[in-house]
Amino acid sequence: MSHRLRMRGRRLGPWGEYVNHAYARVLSLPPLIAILSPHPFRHLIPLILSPSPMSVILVTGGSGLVGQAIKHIISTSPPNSRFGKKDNETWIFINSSEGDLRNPEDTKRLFEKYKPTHVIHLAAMVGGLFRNMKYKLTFFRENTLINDNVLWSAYQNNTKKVISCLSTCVFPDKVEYPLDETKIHLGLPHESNFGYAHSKRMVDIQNHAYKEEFGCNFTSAIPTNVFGEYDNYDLEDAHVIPALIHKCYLAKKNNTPFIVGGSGTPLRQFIYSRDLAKLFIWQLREYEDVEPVILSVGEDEEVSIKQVADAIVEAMDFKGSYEFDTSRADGQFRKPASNKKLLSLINKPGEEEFRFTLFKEALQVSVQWFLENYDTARTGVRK
Ligand code: NAP
Ligand code: GFB
Repeated sequence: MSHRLRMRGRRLGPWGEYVNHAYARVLSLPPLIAILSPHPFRHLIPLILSPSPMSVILVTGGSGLVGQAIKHIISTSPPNSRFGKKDNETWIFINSSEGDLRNPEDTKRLFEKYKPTHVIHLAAMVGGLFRNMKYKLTFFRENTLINDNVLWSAYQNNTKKVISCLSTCVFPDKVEYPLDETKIHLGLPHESNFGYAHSKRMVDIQNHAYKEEFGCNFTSAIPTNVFGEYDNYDLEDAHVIPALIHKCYLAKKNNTPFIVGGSGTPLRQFIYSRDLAKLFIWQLREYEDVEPVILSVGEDEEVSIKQVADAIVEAMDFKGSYEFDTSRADGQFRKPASNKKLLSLINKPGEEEFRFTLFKEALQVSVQWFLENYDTARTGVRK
């Protein structure tokens, strides 16, 4: 719509041109007017003058490790900044108490209730190596049900965009390294977690099928192993970092040996949950492609399980004896993922730069959070 003044259809001559130009300038200057406008209505001016449609962003799995990290970043970053909440956004974080996503009726009801325009789909049955090895069918069935219900409800609700969350364990175990986004379906995943891995791979298949048949904008992220505040510290079900933080804490408290499972030689890449949170927000706002993207630190940041245990011993200031229980499984030896695609997209001139938090720094704050929140954390210990 051209902003031109007319007096009953007659053009206003040279002065008219000047008035038109000034009028257009005023319309394109919401911030200036916002600053001059009386508080508290100031923030409404931009919405009124150039209203971008309201976005309702639903985060499933909002109470978990990654969900809590997104909540933290969105609520603590400057409003309207690259990783902060935008004025036209409403963020909703749900967990299983609001509805069981394995149940199609519950899922449909949640989508009808919140009518999300965008979804970050994190909800899943999740666990470390030992839990995966024990419940392969349950991991496959529960995650397949959850993912199918969420994508189908998103389609029925005309949701504009869904980002689902896979994991680097979806990649084939025997393939040329490094792993990249083109290699997901090039062979079987590692046997220790094939139930979970296949259920997650199916999401990539579903995304492409929804796009081809209905034109849906459903995509996915492939994070590497994640750690941080609000993790699951259950001694048997947890991933390695929260499990070893909990075990080291108990060893120090009870003056018993700190036992690390396996040989300590496997290699892993670890991303801090609050860094991952920023990358999900970036993918939501700035990534438009059905193809998945790996969200991870670089391949050169692989660390051995022994190095992880050493770093936890240091962060916990543990002085007792520390040994390896080689009767426990090592699982996949390594799954080195390339983050080249991410790095080629994330940092653009003029945009707030994204940087990864140093591993030891992130581990220190994660240990501190665990010590300060032991009584309320998910430790699996009856309190
Ligand atoms: P998490 O801490 O275990 O949290 C899982 C979340 O999913 C919780 O909010 C849980 O709600 C919800 N949920 C589970 N089953 C549900 C159901 N049937 N209906 C509704 N909600 C349900 O998991 P996370 O570590 O944050 O993982 C988030 C995503 O990242 C998952 O898709 C996972 O596969 C993926 N991922 C994780 C890692 C990792 O190292 N942690 C690595 C790669 C990918 P309640 O609190 O109510 O149970
Ligand atoms: O984090 P984690 O359970 O998952 O284990 P994966 C990583 C490594 O830590 C293995 C060793 O080599 C374990 O032997 N480890 C040592 C321990 N002590 C412990 C301990 O007390 N607990 C645990 N859990 N590990 C998972 C997949 O594989 O990665 C999941 O099974 C998911 O599906 C997750 O993808 C991200 O990296 O081996």
